[in-house]
Amino acid sequence: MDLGAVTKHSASHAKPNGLILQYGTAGFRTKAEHLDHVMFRMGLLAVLRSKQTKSTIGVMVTASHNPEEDNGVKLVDPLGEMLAPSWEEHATCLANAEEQDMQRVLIDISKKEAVNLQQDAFIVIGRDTRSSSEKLSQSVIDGVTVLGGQFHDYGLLTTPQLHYMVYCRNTSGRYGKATTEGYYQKLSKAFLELTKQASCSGDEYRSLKVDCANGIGALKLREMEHYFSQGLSVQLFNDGTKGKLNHLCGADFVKSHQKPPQGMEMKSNERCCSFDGDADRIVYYYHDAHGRFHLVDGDKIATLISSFLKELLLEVWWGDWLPCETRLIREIVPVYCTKTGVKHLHHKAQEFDIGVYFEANGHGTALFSTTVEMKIKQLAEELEDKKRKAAKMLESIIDLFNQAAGDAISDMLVIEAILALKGLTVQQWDALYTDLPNRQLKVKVADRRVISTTDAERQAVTPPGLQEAINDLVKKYKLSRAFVRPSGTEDVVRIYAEADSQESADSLAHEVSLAVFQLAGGIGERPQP
Ligand code: G16
Repeated sequence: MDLGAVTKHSASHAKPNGLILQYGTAGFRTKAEHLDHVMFRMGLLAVLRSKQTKSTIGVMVTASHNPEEDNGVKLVDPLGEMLAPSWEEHATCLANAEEQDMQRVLIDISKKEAVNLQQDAFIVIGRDTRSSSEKLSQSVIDGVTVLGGQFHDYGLLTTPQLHYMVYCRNTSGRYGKATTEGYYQKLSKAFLELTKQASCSGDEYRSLKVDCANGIGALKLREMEHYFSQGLSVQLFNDGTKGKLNHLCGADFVKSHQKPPQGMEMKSNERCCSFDGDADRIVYYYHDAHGRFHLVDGDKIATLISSFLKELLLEVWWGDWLPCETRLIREIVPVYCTKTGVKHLHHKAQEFDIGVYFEANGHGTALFSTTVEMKIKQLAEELEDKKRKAAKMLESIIDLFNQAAGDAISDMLVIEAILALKGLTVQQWDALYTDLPNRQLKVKVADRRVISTTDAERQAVTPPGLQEAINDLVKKYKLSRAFVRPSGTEDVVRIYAEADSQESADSLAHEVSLAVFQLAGGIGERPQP
């Protein structure tokens, strides 16, 4: 490791005085102008991680749903998953090191993680469409090259596409070809295989309106659409030609404001969806005949997907070879909660033969163990008639999911295929169950770390008195619940409340936000009803 070169180059990527950042829910995120040093240093760290794992590591430059002025970076581990927690700590340590301590921190990490410095390193880099992203990804490249790492810069990619590339490269192409072309072909082939089985193939199932949040999703969907257009035609809105990234549009806006994005022309009962800024989340929605807006969020996506998988599994049911937890699918699909962050959900889902995970905000996917994949392939050859058809459909749907990360494009194609196969309208899908009215709010506090939580972020442990205050407020409303937690991507505290009516949910959310403001050091204007 040429530490002299690191010191020399590091000086041209200087850390702003006094700036402390943390590797959060999805990497580092803050105002783009504060991130040059972090990018350089994550280039260095990616090289160490690559040497240690003897694998390709990914670096994605994006701040996803955050405003255009922000940016961020996250590292992608060998199987396309989020960075391991111990390395998140190294990332925070390295990002916050003073210039004179950089060499020591790099040596410490290398020793702790037994990194063989003679090992080759290979890094792949992707970026979103933010105006700051190109320059920042160049700083990542500087970090990679200064430590002697090789790299491939994919340029503009959705976040899940970069996860996919990493996964492909580290499985010697078994998962797919590590090119955008390879990604388009793999997903489109699986989608067309699936949908050719659909008896409902009227126009209603063949077209979809997509709000692309003025982000990378628009570019990539445009590139891809001709691969699957035989089965689905997409009409793109907020495609980045005029509007601002994530501004009054995109999945995060639609989910948190529970209203349609600006710029989308919605007719009643028409199926529409929104991606977020880096296309790793998706939510669906429609206007009913009375002009009322209905959101079909990640929870309903998870329900649609798991019930469809359950039906297919029951069709091809093959006896006792599956571990008992999967056998439970006969009766019920077991449900687990984790802390916010797909990294937590992904790891939980990996514990099962088939794991479907989604956050309510539309971030999620389904994972299949190698044993399940192999068994299904075998059954698709051996079985006959209806059973064979179901096994073939499972085979295709496994290929259609991005098993490295939640992916708006892949999820959209999965959902569209299921709706067409089952002949479900968006209203029928929405009617699978009824959500309680709910409201999400954000509160600004001086230091959001004063709030700590337990029980998958459903109980506040600190500051003292906050959970008691929430409990008292919840008692005032029927069928109510409320949770608070610090955001891992924005400098805010998030409030969630639900109750038997929208008025009650709104009022509970407001009262809880006042409690947070008072007890957790709110700043700025007091929350208004
Ligand atoms: C990231 C994470 C998600 C998380 C979201 C919001 O998504 O990957 O798991 O739900 O941030 O986190 P928080 O509510 O803590 O700010 P994205 O799409 O922004 O990368």
